[in-house]
Amino acid sequence: MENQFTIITPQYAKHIALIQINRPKELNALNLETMGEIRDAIKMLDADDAVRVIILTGNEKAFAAGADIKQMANKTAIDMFNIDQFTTWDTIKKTKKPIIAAVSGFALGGGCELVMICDMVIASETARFGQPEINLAIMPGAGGTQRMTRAVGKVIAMEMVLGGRFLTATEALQHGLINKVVPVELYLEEAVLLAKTISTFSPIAIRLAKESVNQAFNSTLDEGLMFERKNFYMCFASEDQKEGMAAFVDKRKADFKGR
Ligand code: DAK
Repeated sequence: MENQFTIITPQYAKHIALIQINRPKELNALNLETMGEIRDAIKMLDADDAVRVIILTGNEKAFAAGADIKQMANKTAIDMFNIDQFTTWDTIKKTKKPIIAAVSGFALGGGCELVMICDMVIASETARFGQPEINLAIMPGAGGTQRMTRAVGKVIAMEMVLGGRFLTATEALQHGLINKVVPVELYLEEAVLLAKTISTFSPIAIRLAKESVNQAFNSTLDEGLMFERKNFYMCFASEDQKEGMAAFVDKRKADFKGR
């Protein structure tokens, strides 16, 4: 399926869907329409039982160079308030299925924030991560000060947000922002490999586990442990749990149905 600014392939590989941001001339700058398309695509794929993992990518030169500056330039605070883009970002954040970002080139500003909403990140060695909003006399508005700080720690986050420093892919890996760096010709392939692994597991256990990891950012340790415990019990309500344990005992490969 091809929209104006995104390309959506629900059957990219078995159980794997691909969303490609597609504004190459603007380095995939995220205008309102693009963000709307990404949101709608993710919502659609999240509701599709055939899809177990979503990959979000751009092109070799840019994952996304940020929100569209030209579209934002003349907006007032009340325009921004009325547009209420946060609903779109919150919808993406609520996705139940795992999302893997496959990043090459620039992931800046809103592009970097979009990467950080994803659950895992595979990057090409040319990837560059940054929150350069300070150059425009604004600051990150879609999680850049919060998620970046949690990922890389205070001093590096400060340097990125206040000093406009970009992280190379290797630095991003060292600081815990991403999972893996690979040569540029392999970043999508590597993301697909990771997606394939995840797609063989029980979609129910995957969903409960994703929810539980995310809970770590929103609660005290004791609250998080209690949340985890309930989700752990919940796994035992699934046919997949019976299948997974029976397959182990029978020394065969499990076939998970997501029930
Ligand atoms: N917006 C619009 N156009 C952009 C763009 C952007 N963010 N980034 C690049 N482009 C366009 C350029 O204007 C240029 O277009 P033409 O001049 O050819 O028409 C084309 O893409 C190629 O860019 P360059 O010629 O500049 O390419 P270079 O390789 O020389 O430089 C660069 C690449 C990435 C270093 C440079 O383009 C650059 O600095 N871009 C801006 C990066 C940036 O500042 N990003 C942060 C933007 S602010 C919100 C959520 C999120 C946000 C806001 C609100 N809500 C929920 C409310 C996020 C804000 C941001 O991201």
